[in-house]
Amino acid sequence: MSTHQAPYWFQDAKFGIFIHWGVYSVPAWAPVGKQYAEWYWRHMQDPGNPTYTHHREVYGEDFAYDDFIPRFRAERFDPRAWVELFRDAGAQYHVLTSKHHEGFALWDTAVSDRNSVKMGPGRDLVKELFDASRTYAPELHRGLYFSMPEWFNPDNPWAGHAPRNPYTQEPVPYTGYPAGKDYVKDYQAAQMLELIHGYDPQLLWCDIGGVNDSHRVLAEFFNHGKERRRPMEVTVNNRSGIGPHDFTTPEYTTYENTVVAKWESSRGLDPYSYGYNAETPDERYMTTEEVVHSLVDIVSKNGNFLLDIGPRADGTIPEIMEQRLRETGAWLKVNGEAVYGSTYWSRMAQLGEELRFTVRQNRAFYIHSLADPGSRLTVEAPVPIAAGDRVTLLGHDRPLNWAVNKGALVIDVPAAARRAGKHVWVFKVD
Ligand code: FUL
Repeated sequence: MSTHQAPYWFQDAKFGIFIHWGVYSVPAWAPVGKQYAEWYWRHMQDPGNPTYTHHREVYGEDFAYDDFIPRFRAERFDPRAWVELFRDAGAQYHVLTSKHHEGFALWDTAVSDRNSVKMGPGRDLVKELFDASRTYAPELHRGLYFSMPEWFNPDNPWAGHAPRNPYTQEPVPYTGYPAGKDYVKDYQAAQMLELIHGYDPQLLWCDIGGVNDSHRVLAEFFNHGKERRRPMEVTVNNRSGIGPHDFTTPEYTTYENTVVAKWESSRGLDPYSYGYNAETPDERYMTTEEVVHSLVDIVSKNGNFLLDIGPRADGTIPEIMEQRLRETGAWLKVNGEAVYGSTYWSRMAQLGEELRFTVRQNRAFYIHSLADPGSRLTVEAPVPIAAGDRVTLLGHDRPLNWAVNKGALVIDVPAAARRAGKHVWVFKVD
């Protein structure tokens, strides 16, 4: 277990789409830019939290969180459109919340009725997404997020108590869940194994840790990957509750410098939420330029970028999110060779000039300019370049004039080349 490493496909993938979708997508509410909307249930329990007041005003004191379940209908969910969008965005993998802290499973789990087949949508959302992905975007890798604990599970409440009405403190049902189980053995591990054997994820994105049987479950995950007719290398993050992991997961942040052990940074397009927050105005979402800058910055330090979207309860993806994904895909179409399959260089950045570097071993060296390069780009870092090498700007075919002057590489950037670039200008040395 402890010698397992992130597989090559994951090292090379660089860009994935995270999807937070569940019962919390119904209220879709949080103070904008301050709290995660997928934490609605937890926040509504706390009298000091704006969600507590919001819930009372909009739904009333007798409306339990689980009363949102019938309103989670996924009636416009089009899995084919989703996976085609992810592919067009240039993503190489997707990671769907199979079950978040609210404990509502998006697949046909046998160990509880608290799932999207028995209630709400009446559909196996994990299966539909995975089937569409295999059929319409087979080049994508498929992953699942899984919350190890559940806030209000009566057999092991992470919040310290089974569900209660936050205004009266009266107990309320934990819909569909038959209490009296061994939480880890009969439920958590059982569900993880259902996902592993029934859906064949290539990546498991466990969350929170805590009590677990992860040594056994993950060993089975790794072995299952190898024993398939077409063996596949699988990978797991660092939140399963045990030491061994393939990659670390900074959240709404990135590492400042190159980290050689594999890592993946995630965040929402939303200023501070993974789940859909209907309150967030369009202008608060990340711009495409910010997405591309983040991607390049992360990749130059050996990370992957797992960019999150929050679909609506009906299964539609908000237009602003779709637009950001499509524009990122347009940039990657031109510049992807400097991203996918690249590795970090000994110097991740030349700050000040806002330059980042990536390498494709024995093939090419890339200089990413996060700012408009102007008519002349000066690179002080000791770029590996020799007489006879060619310098081009991706998206503009003609070779550019260059010279090394007192150890600095100076590239002439004619106006036409400059205009060919956008968000991040990528210079290739080969
Ligand atoms: C966190 C969760 O609590 C957030 O809601 C989100 O799922 C994030 C990716 O992980 O730990």
